[in-house]
Amino acid sequence: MHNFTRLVRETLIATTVLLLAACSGGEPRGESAGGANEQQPIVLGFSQIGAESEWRTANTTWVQTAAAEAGIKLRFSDAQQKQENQIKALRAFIAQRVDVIAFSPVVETGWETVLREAKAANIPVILTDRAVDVSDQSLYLSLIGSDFVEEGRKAGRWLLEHFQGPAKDHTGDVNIVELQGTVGSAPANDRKKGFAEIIASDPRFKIIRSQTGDFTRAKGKEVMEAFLKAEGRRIDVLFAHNDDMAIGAIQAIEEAGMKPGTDIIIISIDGVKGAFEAMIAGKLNVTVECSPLLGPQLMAAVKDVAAGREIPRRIITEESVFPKETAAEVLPTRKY
Ligand code: GYE
Repeated sequence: MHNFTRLVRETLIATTVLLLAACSGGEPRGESAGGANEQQPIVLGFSQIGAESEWRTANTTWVQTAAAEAGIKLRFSDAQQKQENQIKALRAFIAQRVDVIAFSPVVETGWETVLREAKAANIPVILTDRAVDVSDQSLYLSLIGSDFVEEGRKAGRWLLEHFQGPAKDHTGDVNIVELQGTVGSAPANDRKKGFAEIIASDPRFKIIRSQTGDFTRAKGKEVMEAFLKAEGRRIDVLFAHNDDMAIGAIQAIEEAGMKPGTDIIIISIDGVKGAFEAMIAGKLNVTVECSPLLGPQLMAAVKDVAAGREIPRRIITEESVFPKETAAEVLPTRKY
């Protein structure tokens, strides 16, 4: 009799465990019923581009902090600015069967195959920061990030206004050199496009040299040295696709015996602290804000997706423009 009772009790426990397991299997992650059960953390695989700029390192910190705060288990991988490394990381996340994949694609093209693999494995994909160029739009759920074309336009508009206002006495052409971001990346393609669209309205504005500095200070400096060697004092304006390249270029301009911000007007994008310091020193004229603080928005979207809720196809970050006159007042409020 005693044995029989034990058998019944053990069978009941085993059945309950099986039932519970079956229930939680069908339940969306991170949303356990009534909060009574122990929640299974959502696992997020995140493939970052690298650590090429102040923007990027701030972005990494915000993603890591936001994941920890949201109770999301983050698998983080750094691709060192190489697409092949990102593809490998995405494949590893698929093999590990993470709940959601998020990544910041280094370039726009070449993602179809790996994204199809993620789709076949039923793993939702969210893009952060940069866009991809794919024919099948169902390969990702959403893009969280800035409007890079608009950032290029803002840079162009500031320049037009500058030459209609403070520099209106300038005679002849306005010779511009451009430091582009990573070749084939969304921010490089789009910022170039937005800027060109605006300056096209005035034929005096001419881009006399345009080359990539890969979003880094070292390459920004190197390419600016080459521009200065080729064009010297003909250069009126530098448009850099990010602050880091502008900061590298400032060094090259000083080493060439010129005054950055005065002899050469400098416009860049991001709004990192280094840019505010350069503006306060009078060496950079303006920075167009591009916010890397996407972490909390990303984690909210990841939770929604894991719970089976729909998320918007495009989540755009709000941004401003900071001319050097505002730098000293704004710097203490900057978070990156
Ligand atoms: O402007 C640059 C970074 O994709 C918006 O990447 C980002 C860009 C940012 O390296 O500094």
